[in-house]
Amino acid sequence: MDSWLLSVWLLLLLGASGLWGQSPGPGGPSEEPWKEVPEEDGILVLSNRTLGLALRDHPALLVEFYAPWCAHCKALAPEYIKAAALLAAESATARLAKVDGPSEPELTEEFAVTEYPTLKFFRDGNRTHPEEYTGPREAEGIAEWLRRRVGPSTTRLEDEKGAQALIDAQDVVVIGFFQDLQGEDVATFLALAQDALDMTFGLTDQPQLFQKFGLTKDTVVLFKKFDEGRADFPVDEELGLDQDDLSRFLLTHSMHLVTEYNSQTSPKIFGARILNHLLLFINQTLAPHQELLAGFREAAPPFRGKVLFVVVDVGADNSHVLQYFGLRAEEAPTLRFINMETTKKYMPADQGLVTAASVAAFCHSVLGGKVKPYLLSQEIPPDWDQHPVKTLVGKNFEQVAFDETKNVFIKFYAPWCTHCKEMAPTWEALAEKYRDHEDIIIAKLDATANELEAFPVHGFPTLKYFPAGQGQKVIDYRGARDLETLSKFLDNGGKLPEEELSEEPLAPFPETAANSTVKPKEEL
Ligand SMILES: *[C@@H]1O[C@H](CO)[C@@H](O)[C@H](O)[C@H]1NC(C)=O
Ligand SMILES: *[C@@H]1O[C@H](CO)[C@@H](O)[C@H](O)[C@H]1NC(C)=O
Ligand SMILES: *[C@@H]1O[C@H](CO)[C@@H](O)[C@H](O)[C@H]1NC(C)=O
Ligand SMILES: CC(=O)N[C@H]1CO[C@H](CO)[C@@H](O)[C@@H]1O
Repeated sequence: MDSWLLSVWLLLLLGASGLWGQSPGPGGPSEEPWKEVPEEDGILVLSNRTLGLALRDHPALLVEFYAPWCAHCKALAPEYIKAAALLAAESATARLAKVDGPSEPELTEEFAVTEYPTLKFFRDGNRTHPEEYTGPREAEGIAEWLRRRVGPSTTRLEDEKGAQALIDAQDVVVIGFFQDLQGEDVATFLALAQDALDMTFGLTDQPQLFQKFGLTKDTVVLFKKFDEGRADFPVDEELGLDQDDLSRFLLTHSMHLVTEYNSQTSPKIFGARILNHLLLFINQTLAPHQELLAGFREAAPPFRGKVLFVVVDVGADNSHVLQYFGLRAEEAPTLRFINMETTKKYMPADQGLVTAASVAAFCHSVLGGKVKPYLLSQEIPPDWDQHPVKTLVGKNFEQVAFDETKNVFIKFYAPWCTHCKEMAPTWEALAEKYRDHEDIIIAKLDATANELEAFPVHGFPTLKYFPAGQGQKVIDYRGARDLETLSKFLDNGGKLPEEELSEEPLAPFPETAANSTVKPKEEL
């Protein structure tokens, strides 16, 4: 038998008969409590004294280091118990255990635990080289991560019937065809299969299966019940199988050519590692809109892996996506293109036209650098200059900020940013105070809805001073955000005396989108 299978079987055998079953010795465990590891809800409760015992008895042991005060640990606890129950119900070899970190300083030191929860997987009682747990934190995910370590992560396929049964069982099935199952490429393949929990894996070295699927060389094939039906990843004969390349290939090809955006698909969309996204905004309740999907889909295949095609229903709960692109629902049907790295957004010249040809042409023009990105701007409010604090948007920004007769002090803010809200009354008071100064304008601009090519804003609030006069440089305000200091800055012509300057640039605390619960910028 092949050695990797042998070791898997060995694990199963060890677990099944269980050294545990033999260990109590005369009198049983009750008379020798020091030999027994206490349990709570099916989880072994370990201490410095009992870890060694647990490692001896359980060839596959996942240990959670937790702290009683840790909120993430509390959230994990019910899932952890459920995972233990799932595994117990299958009589799986793997066991779950926990260690109260703060009460077991020897153990946290031994395993270099610096945060809670930390999970480590111990195999074959090896205390010195546990594997870091990198899997999901819900019950089924934890159980599956362990199943793929104690059981085979892939199904060994011997004949056509077995292969077909596996392919038929799931929407996406990945089969590795390798002539030599001892090679390094197979080890790479198996390592990937251990962690790609949402895919099903098979493996074969059978010549009749190579033949049946039209293969002559080592190849990983992704079978799917949609779109192209199959995608091949030939193993590079010289360089071998690269786990990262294969992982990217599987991610790309396991996705539908066209993905509908919703809360379930968005992690896949943003996790797909495809830099360009093309979005079709439609109102799904309208038949003429739905008919556009055919052309959109038809255009997608040549862009697989380069551009991700996404449909956004303007009728569903997607207002944050519309907002991010500066769109109103009435503008559907329409296309937008975004590069995730630069976050530059593009729109086609003829927005209503969505055919296979127009979609392909639009993608080619953007990828070829022939389309200029667009910047978001709100409409100029009719009363933008009627209040002490003037309201700027993309469309009136240059006219106001670059007015050579005025000193213009602008607060760039985000509607969700708490520090912006906190300083709003001060900004109002400042505007009120300088209301009669003809040459001073105090203004604000919502930087989440208005983009400025020359002044990309990343933290909120950001305060910038545009001095009057020709060819003046824009000054970043770095002082305290109280009326007194702000006034001093204005009276001084855009300067603060040395002692008023904050040590930290941009202090105190500009917030970024990552800091907010509203994160369209991060997502899209
Ligand atoms: C912790 O366990 C180690 C190894 O079993 C042992 O050497 C050490 O004395 C124990 N420490 C305490 C405080 O029990
Ligand atoms: C534990 O695993 C490491 C790495 O695989 C190995 O080098 C070491 O010898 C193992 N220790 C024991 C006690 O098996
Ligand atoms: C979608 O179309 C329906 C039918 O015309 C309309 O009632 C609805 O308001 C539209 N949804 C949006 C968000 O515009
Ligand atoms: C939710 C969150 O992380 N808020 C943080 C935003 O940033 C400020 C300043 O750094 C923190 O104080 C908040 O806790």
